[in-house]
Amino acid sequence: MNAMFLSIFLIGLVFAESELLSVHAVFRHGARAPIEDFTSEEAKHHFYRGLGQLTDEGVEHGRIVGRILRDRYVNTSFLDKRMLTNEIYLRSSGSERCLMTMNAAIDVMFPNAIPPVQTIARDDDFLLIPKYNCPVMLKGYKEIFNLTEKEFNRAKKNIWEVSDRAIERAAENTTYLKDKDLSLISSLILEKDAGLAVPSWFDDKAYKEAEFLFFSAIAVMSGTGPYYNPEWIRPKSGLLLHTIFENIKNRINCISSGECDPPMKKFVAYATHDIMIMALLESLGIREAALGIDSSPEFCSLIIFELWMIDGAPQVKILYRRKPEETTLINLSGNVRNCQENAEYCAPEKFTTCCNQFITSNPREVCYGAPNPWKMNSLVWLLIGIIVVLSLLILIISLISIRFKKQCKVELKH
Ligand SMILES: *[C@@H]1O[C@H](CO)[C@@H](O)[C@H](O)[C@H]1NC(C)=O
Ligand SMILES: *[C@@H]1O[C@H](CO)[C@@H](O)[C@H](O)[C@H]1NC(C)=O
Ligand SMILES: *[C@@H]1O[C@H](CO)[C@@H](O)[C@H](O)[C@H]1NC(C)=O
Ligand SMILES: CC(=O)N[C@H]1CO[C@H](CO)[C@@H](O)[C@@H]1O
Repeated sequence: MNAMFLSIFLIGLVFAESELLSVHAVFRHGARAPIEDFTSEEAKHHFYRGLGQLTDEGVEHGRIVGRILRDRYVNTSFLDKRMLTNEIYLRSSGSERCLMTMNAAIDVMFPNAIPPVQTIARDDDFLLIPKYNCPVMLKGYKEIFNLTEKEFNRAKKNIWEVSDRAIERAAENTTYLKDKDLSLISSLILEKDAGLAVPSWFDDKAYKEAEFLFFSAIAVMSGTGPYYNPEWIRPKSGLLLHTIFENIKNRINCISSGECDPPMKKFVAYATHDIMIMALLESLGIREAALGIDSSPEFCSLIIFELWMIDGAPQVKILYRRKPEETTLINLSGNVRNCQENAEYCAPEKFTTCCNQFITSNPREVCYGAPNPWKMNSLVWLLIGIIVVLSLLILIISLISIRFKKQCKVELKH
């Protein structure tokens, strides 16, 4: 019986030859402390690493991501378990909670090695750090929320100005939160999650509504859901999606031409933020399939893009993992815009052309416009000042010297 089963299995393998070619994994950091402020001394002590930092639970979330990736890609020998740097590329947002999550994950994948993690400065990172102050977004925020000049100027510096508006607006429709102080509602959610004492009005029913408020805040910051706007999404996840598409196309080209120069990394992982995950899912048309209605990405939510060779044809598989403790991946290949419904895979030419209005190779320009060659910084102004003063001096000196010459001539005649 067993032998028969085995031979059927082997025959199946021969006929359905499949090989994994490359993997891109994108995940959010694990559980963190509140970002804006704590609502109690108890909370301040509990989140001992400080505002916005990864908690111990968050570290464990990172390890679980590592276990999923290890079981799927290291144990199967897709990646060399000794960790070869020419097989992997790991990049994290420079935010400490993302770096720590990435490190927790790869420590599980390669316990006997120290895999290198790349990162770049926050302001320069258009791949993994969302930008909120693009003029097109600010203009939109001003219109949607009817911001005064003063509020608008605050919004340029601090996105909370805008997300608080979205929270207030969403609260108008709630039952339990309508008249409450909502300034630290996202802190209350995390503190209740951690089992800490919260005000008595913040009970389970209020919590449920608060989750919707938080979703509205994430939506306005990412340009998704009720605040859907491809122009806001593009400068956020546009480069990440573009990069993944290009890598997939290049890999297919190099396989079909037999020339892979330079050799390409098989496994790429990115640690990033919920806003980026939300924008990425919206771009692909799978936000609701992945998250459910009116929900934002959980800690360590994980999107995986696999490129396979199936019976001689390249195919893409898009997988998602919802909750931080889960290890099962759901297959969303058939939900991606352009891809065939209910199919296990998506054809690469369909997949990489699914989302043109959401991608960009130059998010800086999309956000801030083309660079001005005559950038008027303080040095330029100083130089102009010096030139003006010098010109005036020369003019005055020449005038004086002309007058002096005339006087000399007059004197000589006498
Ligand atoms: C993968 O390999 C590790 C290390 O050898 C092992 O501990 C783990 O149980 C394996 N996972 C599965 C699903 O077999
Ligand atoms: C916008 O705000 C101004 C004053 O701040 C107010 O006069 C005006 O009615 C508001 N417009 C809308 C559409 O709410
Ligand atoms: C509040 O509810 C009304 C009526 O159902 C709806 O039109 C409106 O869009 C809702 N507002 C928000 C912010 O969800
Ligand atoms: C939605 C979707 O495409 N689901 C597919 C995911 O892959 C499994 C097999 O791995 C298929 O059975 C599903 O149809």
